[in-house]
Amino acid sequence: MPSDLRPLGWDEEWAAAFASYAAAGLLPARVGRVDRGRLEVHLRPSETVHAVAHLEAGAAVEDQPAVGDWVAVDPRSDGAVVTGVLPRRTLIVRSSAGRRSEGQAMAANVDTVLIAVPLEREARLAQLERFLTVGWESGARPVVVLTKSDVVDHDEIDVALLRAREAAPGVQVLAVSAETRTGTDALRSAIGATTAVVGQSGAGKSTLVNALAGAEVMATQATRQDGKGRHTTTARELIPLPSGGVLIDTPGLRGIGVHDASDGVAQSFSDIEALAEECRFRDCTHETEPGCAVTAAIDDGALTRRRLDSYRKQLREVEWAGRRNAADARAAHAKRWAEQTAHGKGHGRGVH
Ligand SMILES: Nc1nc2c(ncn2[C@@H]2O[C@H](COP(=O)(O)OP(=O)(O)OP(=O)(O)O)[C@@H](O)[C@H]2O)c(=O)[nH]1
Ligand SMILES: [Mg+2]
Ligand SMILES: [Zn+2]
Repeated sequence: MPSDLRPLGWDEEWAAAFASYAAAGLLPARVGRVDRGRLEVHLRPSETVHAVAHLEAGAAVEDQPAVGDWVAVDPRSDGAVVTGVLPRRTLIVRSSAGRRSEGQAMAANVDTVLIAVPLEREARLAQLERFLTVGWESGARPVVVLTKSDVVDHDEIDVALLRAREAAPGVQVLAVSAETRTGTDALRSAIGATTAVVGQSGAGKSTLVNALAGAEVMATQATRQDGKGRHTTTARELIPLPSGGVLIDTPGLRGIGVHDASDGVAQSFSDIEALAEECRFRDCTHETEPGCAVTAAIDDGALTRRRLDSYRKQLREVEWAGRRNAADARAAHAKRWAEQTAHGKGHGRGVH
């Protein structure tokens, strides 16, 4: 086993999954950077090489190598050629904002996903709940990090922690200052072997990465006057930590879709789903039905209406995407059928 890959997260299980590639003379590598299709891979921790992907025809967008993927590299050609991607343990997928509900792989094989929320601005809880859904859906463990705790006072931190915990039941929520290093030890013990940082632009993701790495590995930039970020980080990038393990920094996102994340929604809103089990009617819509445990929880303050609305909105988005996918599949089927029919005619089956 190439032992120098261990600090990057390589283990016996990866080696077993790689066996057939190894037998074919290929080398394992971890994707370190993806920038609009341009790939850099780590054949060893401290060094990346440029690579091009030659995958089987018909590979879906989600099958393309993402940061964090373990790939098979052909060392014999000039420059590295990625010929295979090992099955992923987890995958953070971002639904694209476009008309088609195609997912975009943001990072693969992530154990812990840090959702960075800046304390300098009032948190948008519905957006945090979207990041949590995408985090849960990925299979990684989400952790909420309230950043820049040095810019607000203790009372404000306490209020923000309460609000974030309301939006993130069952999730660890930490307040951290990368500036004063308050909370960074707690954060260090919360992260996994592969940890990705996601959030809006200017949330302090790259500053957090630098604090954890103990070096200025990522560029950072002051936010604008209105508190918005400047989209400083433009590519997804994997940073090996001196103590072992890796971080993945990602570009800031304006928003995030939850289109294909029905399991994620269920995990994100496990509190509401558990309450719904107690409703008198199986098909309770939690509107005006008698014996509704969800509205009862709102009445006694255990659940906010805001959170129920957020849950409904995410459910609608997932449902809508499901219908659109089905429609897309029908259209593709009809097109193939039409093409085949035209093809048949072209070969003169005598139907002119
Ligand atoms: N006071 C204070 N400022 C911070 C802290 N963390 C980050 N900042 C500042 O917030 C601004 C944005 O930080 P970045 O790390 O570039 O933010 P980002 O999330 O990586 O932004 P994008 O790359 O655009 O997505 C910079 O001016 C940082 O210095 C902190 O703990 N305290
Ligand atoms: Mg950044
Ligand atoms: Zn109900």
